[in-house]
Formats: sequence, C-alpha cells, structure tokens
Amino acid sequence: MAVTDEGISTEELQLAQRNSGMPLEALRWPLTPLGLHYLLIHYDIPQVDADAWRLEVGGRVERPMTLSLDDLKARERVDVAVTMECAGNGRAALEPRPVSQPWLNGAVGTAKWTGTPLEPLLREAGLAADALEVLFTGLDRGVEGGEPQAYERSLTLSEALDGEAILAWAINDTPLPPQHGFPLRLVVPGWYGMTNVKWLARITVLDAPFEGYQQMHGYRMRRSEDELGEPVTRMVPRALMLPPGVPDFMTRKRFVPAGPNRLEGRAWSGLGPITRVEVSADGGASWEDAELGEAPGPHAWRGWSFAWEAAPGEHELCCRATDAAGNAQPLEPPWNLGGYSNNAVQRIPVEVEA
Ligand SMILES: Nc1nc2c(c(=O)[nH]1)N[C@H]1C(S)=C(S)[C@@H](COP(=O)(O)O)O[C@H]1N2
Ligand SMILES: [Mo]
Repeated sequence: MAVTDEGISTEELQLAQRNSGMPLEALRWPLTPLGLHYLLIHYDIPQVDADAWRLEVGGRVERPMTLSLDDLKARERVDVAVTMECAGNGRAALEPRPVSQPWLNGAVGTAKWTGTPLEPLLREAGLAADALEVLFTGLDRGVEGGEPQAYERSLTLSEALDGEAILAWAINDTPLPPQHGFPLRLVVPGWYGMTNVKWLARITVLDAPFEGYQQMHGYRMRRSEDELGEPVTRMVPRALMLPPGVPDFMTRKRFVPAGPNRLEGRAWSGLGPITRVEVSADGGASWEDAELGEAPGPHAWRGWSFAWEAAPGEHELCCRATDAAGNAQPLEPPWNLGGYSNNAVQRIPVEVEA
C-alpha cells in the first residue's frame, strides 16, 4: 500500500492508539481470536451496570417493550460468523489523507456472534402503519463536528426486517467484552462497521428518516463539505494477504526464502460471495488466479492460497478480489472527503533471499 511519509499529528496518533487494527498475521485464523479483532470507538467505552441495563423498544410500535439481557437470551438464538470492516479501512493511503482514524488496512476481523434475530422482535412490538426507519442508540456519548450526541444510526424498515440483523450478546462464545459493546450490540452482516451499534440502549421505530450526525454528516461519500453525498452502506470487496516470511522491524518489508512459497489470505465483500482472487508478484503488472478456500459462513471472509515460485530479488506482492456481483478492487485508491471504502489493492514489498 502506497503511503506518503507526511507527518502524523498527535491527534491522529491519539485515535490510532485507542482504535487498534487486526495484525495481518491474524489472517491465518478463520475466526479472529478475541483481542485481535479490530476496534473502533468514537467516544469513550461507557460504564454499564449489567443488572440495571434494559433494552427499550419504542417509537412507532403498538407494544413498546423493555427487555433485560435474560429476556433477550430466552428468545430465539442464532450464531453467525460475520466479517466486519470499518468503512475507514485504507484511509491512511489516500492523498491528501483525510484526518481521522488513520487506518492502513487492518480495520477488519471475523467473529462468531451469538444473539437473537431483530426481525421477530420488531414484529412482536408491532410496527405502526407509518413506520419508516429503525434507529439504534448506544449508551456512549460525545461531541463530534461540534454536535453533542449519543452514537446512533438508523436502518430503513426493509433493511431492519430482511432477517439478517441480530442483537448480539456474545462474541466467539464469550460475553461481549466492554470494548465490543457489552452487554448488547447490533450486528448487520455485510455492512460496514459503523452500522453495528454497540452498547445498545434503545431501538426506536421512526416515521421519518433519521437525520443525526452519523447518518447525514458522517459516513457519506462526498468530495466537499457542501455536498450531501451518498450514504456508505455495504462493504466493497477486498482481499488481504497474510504477510509472508519475516518482517523488518521498522519498515515491515518482508524477507522470504527463494523457491516455492505458499501465499495465503482471506477475501470478503458485502455485495456478494467472493468468486475470484488474483495475485501479482510484480506490483500489479501481471495477475494469476489464486485457489479459493472455505469461508466460516456465508457472511464471512473466504480463504485463498497461491503457489508462488519466488525468484531472488525485490518484488511487490499484491492481491485483489472480485465478487459475484462483478465488483472488483481498483489499483489506485478512490478518494473521498471522509476516506471511506478505499479498497485499493494491498501491496507488500518483499525481498527474496537467494
Ligand atoms: N455505540 C457505538 N457503536 C459503534 C461505534 C461507536 O463508536 N459507538 N463505532 C462503530 C464503528 S465506526 C465500527 S467500525 C464498529 C467497530 O466495532 P468493533 O470495535 O467491535 O470492531 O463499531 C461501530 N459501532
Ligand atoms: Mo468504523
């Protein structure tokens, strides 16, 4: 990944340190071990009194509900493996660099989430005839763009009722830890990370589109401040490679022995199953197909591997994914103001030792 050497500010460093990425060697596991999944927390991790906590379901519903964690756990239970990626993944490779959480390409992870489906709960609450959107509000609060706010985002009624979204209380068979949203979070497979509201306190059915900051200002594809832009929704395809060989401490350049090497990685898309992964050993000048492997579930990344005959010298390894809808990855980063959805191909400088 081409990144300029322009300085990083203390403010960006503050964010970078709070919000950790997944070390790319963790691509070796189909489910990311707890603690290696990336983290993104806009404000502070809120304090939650587990006994007093309740989920409120209200707004344009016939029967408002107040549910304890035990009430939720007594409902239908599902396990689903989901690849989650921050919409800002890849942001730090853009020029000029949008100043925000400066992700390279590790803002991703795959977890087994356990929870209860959202749709039957909304049906039980009884949607009013004028119901239009469903708003999810977290317990965390802060100020962003000068606006005091709770972290909250909405889904349209059809997105909320498509049967895929769940309210999750466990990750990889462990109760949600504080940083992943204890005691309950929304998980919407296929969508970028911001959709998956953590520390969930309220679900409010609305009769008008939600116009809060995280919907109308944040997470919009735009080129200037005075443009509204299209909303950021589902993940575009991306393949990542487990960095081969061993790294140089400072530059992270890789040292790989000459001869046969097995390159491996994972690929995902929120727009359709992955149908192709290609590998280049010459910086994207020529490409060959990788072999596709297993996925831990239909909403999770798919493994891939490639037999590389490494010749001594300097190389730039790249990989790129294509999904069933025909979406592929660009060679050059697609710029936008917020630095969202940059799925330009990963580039790994490698020195092959004779
Ligand atoms: N309440 C709340 N939910 C949130 C956030 C947040 O700051 N507050 N961050 C969002 C963003 S931008 C991302 S990418 C994902 C990250 O989830 P993770 O930290 O569990 O990986 O959570 C989303 N849900
Ligand atoms: Mo994010």
